Amino acid sequence: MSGEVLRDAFSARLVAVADATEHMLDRLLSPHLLPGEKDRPSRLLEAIRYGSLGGGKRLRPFLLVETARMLGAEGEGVLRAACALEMIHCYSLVHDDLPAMDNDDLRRGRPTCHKAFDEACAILAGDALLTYAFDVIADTPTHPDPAVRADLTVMLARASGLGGMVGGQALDLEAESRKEPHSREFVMLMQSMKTGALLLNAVEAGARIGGADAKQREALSRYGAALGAAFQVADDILDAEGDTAALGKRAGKDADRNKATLVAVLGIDEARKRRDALAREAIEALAGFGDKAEILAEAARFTAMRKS
Ligand code: GRG
Repeated sequence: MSGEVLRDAFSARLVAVADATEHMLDRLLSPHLLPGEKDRPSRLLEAIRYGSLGGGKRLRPFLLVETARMLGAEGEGVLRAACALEMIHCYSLVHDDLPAMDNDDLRRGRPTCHKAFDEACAILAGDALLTYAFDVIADTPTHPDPAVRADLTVMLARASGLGGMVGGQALDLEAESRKEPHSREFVMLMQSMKTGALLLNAVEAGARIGGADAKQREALSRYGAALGAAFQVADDILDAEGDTAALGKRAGKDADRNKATLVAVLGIDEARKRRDALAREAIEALAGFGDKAEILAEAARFTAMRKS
């Protein structure tokens, strides 16, 4: 496909997956009770829906769905796995915005969950999204093979928890209070955990569902890791030079707080070069998939060049 046709095809897929994700999340987060549930308290459910519906690029669901699709797997089960991952992402945003963490008022162009509701409600909304994600990923309709469901569940737990996103968030918070400059290695490790782990999980879960062989899995993991790193450098650059209205969250806060970012460590020009090199690395990792990987390759370009 030529550049422009490919960009259009990618945008159409991104919108289609975002719509499908929204519908599936809406269904999963209805007042309808599942076996074993006694009640879905209405204000909590409202806060959960506020924190997860009606916004976001849905990049993680997109990467999971498109990786699986490239390998020939499609359908409702794939979408459930994508929604489980998006629930973890949404919970992390709700908790990250809390006063004890990043203390933000604006997310996805709207008041943050604790501003629209209250702090206790936002904490519980995040908790419930986190636990519900594991309900969704582990439950039968997600995949007919229990071994695949068990793998997906463990992979999601590892990407989200102590040695993944939550651990990365802890490193990030510790770094804020440190006086000495952060090393490049520290920033890269922290970012690969805090934001990289979920993006990598999206690709690796898609590969597991799609039945990728060992060589394909290795290539897709290289793609996911490079894309995840490119995403975070792009985020650092957007924060340094972006505007709050386009981002839908406050820009310029990293420098205000001595945050451990690659812009702080490398300077903006080197950070841009690194972002572009990572996007190229992600695309090169897809070489073995030929034309079938064009949409994923475009996703790497989009991730690096995004404006919000
Ligand atoms: C609180 C446990 C816990 C973890 C928080 C991911 C994270 C860890 C915090 C988010 C803070 C942040 C703004 C990080 C920068 C990268 C990032 C995750 C941006 C938001 O992701 P997008 O751009 O958001 O995919 P949308 O709104 O499109 O879903």
